[in-house]
Amino acid sequence: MSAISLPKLPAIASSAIAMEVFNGLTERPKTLSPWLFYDQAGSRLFEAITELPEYYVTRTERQILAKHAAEIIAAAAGGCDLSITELGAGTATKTGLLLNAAVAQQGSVTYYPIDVSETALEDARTRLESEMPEVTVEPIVADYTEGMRQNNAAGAGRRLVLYIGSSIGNFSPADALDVLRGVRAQLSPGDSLLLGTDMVKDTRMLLAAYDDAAGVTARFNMNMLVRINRELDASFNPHLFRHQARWNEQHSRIEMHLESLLAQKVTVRALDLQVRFSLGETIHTENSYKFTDQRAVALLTRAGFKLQQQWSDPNKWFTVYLAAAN
Ligand code: AVJ
Repeated sequence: MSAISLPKLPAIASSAIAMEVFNGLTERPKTLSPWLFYDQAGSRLFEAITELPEYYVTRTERQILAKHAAEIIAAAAGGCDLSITELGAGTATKTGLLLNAAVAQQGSVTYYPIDVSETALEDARTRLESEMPEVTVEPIVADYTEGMRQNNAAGAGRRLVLYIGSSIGNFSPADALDVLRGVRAQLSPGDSLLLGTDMVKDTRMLLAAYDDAAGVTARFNMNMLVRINRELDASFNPHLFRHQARWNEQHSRIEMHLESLLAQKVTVRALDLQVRFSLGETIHTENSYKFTDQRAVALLTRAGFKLQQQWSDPNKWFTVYLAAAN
């Protein structure tokens, strides 16, 4: 061992949030990853977003699932008994519709929600098991890849994997393909995937959904700075940043940014880091990709799935795809 003593950073400096913030804020352009949104306050703000008049996403998908749940479950089961696995289940509010349909069809069902948040999974388990005694909830606390591996090992019979809520929209096309290929690798022929994607639509409507009049999405975005202040002892003044939603036509995505309202310096004490912002410089905090039918089907096909059936709302704002593992 060398006797040279290095300047010591707190243990927090090697945590996931520390690495994300260090890498993102020393990069150009500056970025922070969307998983940082979801601390306790951020998860509550997201729940509030899903009820905003401008945020059509959640309620449109729920309408589709409410209308077609029985058909979806019947097509996925193909006469067999089905278990249901969900990626990034969170509090699993829309899933009840599908679980209900499965119970109606086969009497009982086992539900494997996969999420990194143990508390979200416990909430989901408590709520679902009290509302629907015919549902057995087997939570898997893990990321998607590890969670699918554990689900596979559990020998869950014929499986329907839910990847709904347009969560796939946070990934670049290349990363989305990797994610779906990873899911496919853990499935057997006969298993299927239910994928929910938000579709390209009128730009003003998209922008309003990510920049609502009540300012909830702005607070959701800004909460990232509040979280970094608290967890990494940083000096962000949220009043010196502005929420921004942009439509990036070339990449077919909504982008969320935090724009610096002046030239300023911010310190992140736990990382011993000073960050300079110029006037108008932004931190890019989220991509939300919007799909065409052609792109969604191409993604599923390239990931090793065969499209079985699809359902949309009358306006074609949102689509739910059922695809079988080849
Ligand atoms: C949870 C990724 C589906 O992209 O619409 C909502 C997150 N961000 N408003 C989305 C979000 C701002 C949401 N997803």
